[in-house]
Amino acid sequence: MAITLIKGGTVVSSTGRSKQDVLIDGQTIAAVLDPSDTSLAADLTERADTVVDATGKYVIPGGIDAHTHMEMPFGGTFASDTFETGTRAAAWGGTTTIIDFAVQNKGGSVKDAIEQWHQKAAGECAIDYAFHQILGDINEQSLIDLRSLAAEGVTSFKMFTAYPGVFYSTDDQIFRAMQVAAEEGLLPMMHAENGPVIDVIAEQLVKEGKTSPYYHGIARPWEMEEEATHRTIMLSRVAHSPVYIVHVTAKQAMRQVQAARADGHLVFGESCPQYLYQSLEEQLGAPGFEGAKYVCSPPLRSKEEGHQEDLWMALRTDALSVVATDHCPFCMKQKQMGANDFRKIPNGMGLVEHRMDLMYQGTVNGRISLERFVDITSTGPARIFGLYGRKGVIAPGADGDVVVYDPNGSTTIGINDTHHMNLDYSNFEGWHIDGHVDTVLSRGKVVVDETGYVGTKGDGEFVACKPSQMIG
Ligand code: DUC
Ligand code: ZN
Ligand code: ZN
Repeated sequence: MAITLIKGGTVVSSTGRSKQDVLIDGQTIAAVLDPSDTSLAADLTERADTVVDATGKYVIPGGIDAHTHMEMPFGGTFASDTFETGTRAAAWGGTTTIIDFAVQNKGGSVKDAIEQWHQKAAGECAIDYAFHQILGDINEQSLIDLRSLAAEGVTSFKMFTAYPGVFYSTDDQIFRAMQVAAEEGLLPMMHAENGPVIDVIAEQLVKEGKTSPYYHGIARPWEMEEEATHRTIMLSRVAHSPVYIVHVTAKQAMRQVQAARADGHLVFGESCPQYLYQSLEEQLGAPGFEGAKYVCSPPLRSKEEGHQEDLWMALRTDALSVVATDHCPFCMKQKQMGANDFRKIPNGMGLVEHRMDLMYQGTVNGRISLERFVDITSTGPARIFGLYGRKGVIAPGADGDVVVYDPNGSTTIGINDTHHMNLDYSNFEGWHIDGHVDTVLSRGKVVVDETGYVGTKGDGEFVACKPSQMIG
């Protein structure tokens, strides 16, 4: 087995930081060592097959992006990143595990969805991957199938109060699925927006000739996110189930999560970098059809209303626990499907590659500590989705998923097509980061170094999730 030594760096965990060397034996972390024992360090340096010099750099657990949609069928087309291109881009950006959503469509079965997702991902991935289940059709059979989900290594599932006619579920369907979750120790995830009301507003706007991408945001007011967040938290309380609210964008929705947590209910909230940095006015309201690049749901929120400030504070105080991406990219040609009607623009943005950099920038900007950065990008999602121990931590026995991050480096996103996602524009074109992903190891193998991507398609394997380590 090859021995890798990462030496000279500062290991950062969710609870602290210190100068330590990391010894990886094959695919697994064997030891985390005090570098002041110079004779041991010299001996290991001599014996190691690969030595990564991390002097002056941070050594952090590989990122876990708990919300991606590779090749997702959506809006009459497919998300443009395959498992191959999307996971390679993720590796470039310091993410070493994704949790993607296996989609059960109307009329489809849960079992088939998982099978299909295995077929799409197997042998294609640059990094490890796990699955959540999307329940797009909650019926007697899917409720039965939920009960065998955990045996497949899938312990969380997403439901929607948005997208009527597509993924939408009624309150009673959601409630019944949450009851099953409570019995089986599964974690329900909610896309919380009031879809039926949004559809009415959207139709009225289009009738008034308001068809540009900006109106996608106007059609989906924060009130409809707050309402659905509150409603689904209440459903989960009555069902005695925890709940994880995906992509929280509005400060009012965040406060629903915060209040429920303060009240002793097991609720988790996730946000995404776009909601922390971008806005309705600046990106969605960009001139011409440019705003289509930023059409995602829930939408970017008004800067003036102060959502960004409050979301950052919520991440700092653990009112929100995770930053994922909702990576669901569509090329410009696909976005053009909605050139005359924002309702037909496929929803989604591409940023699986940039999440770690964008969140690291939060430490530079004084928004979050380095430890919190590690928590919300890696350790937190690992614990919530039952991967902790193997993922999300640098400790003996954990997978050798490690990122060497250079705080003295710099990164300019997207310029001259330098990103690696299968996307013909960048959602963060030209944004500057005061740091750089230097080296990425996936299960002990260096997959990104100073020369670029050096991994191989198929390096990544399916990882079974255990029941959430936050439920108990
Ligand atoms: N939101 C998006 O923007 N894209 C994929 C699905 C979703 O909920
Ligand atoms: Zn969603
Ligand atoms: Zn999503």
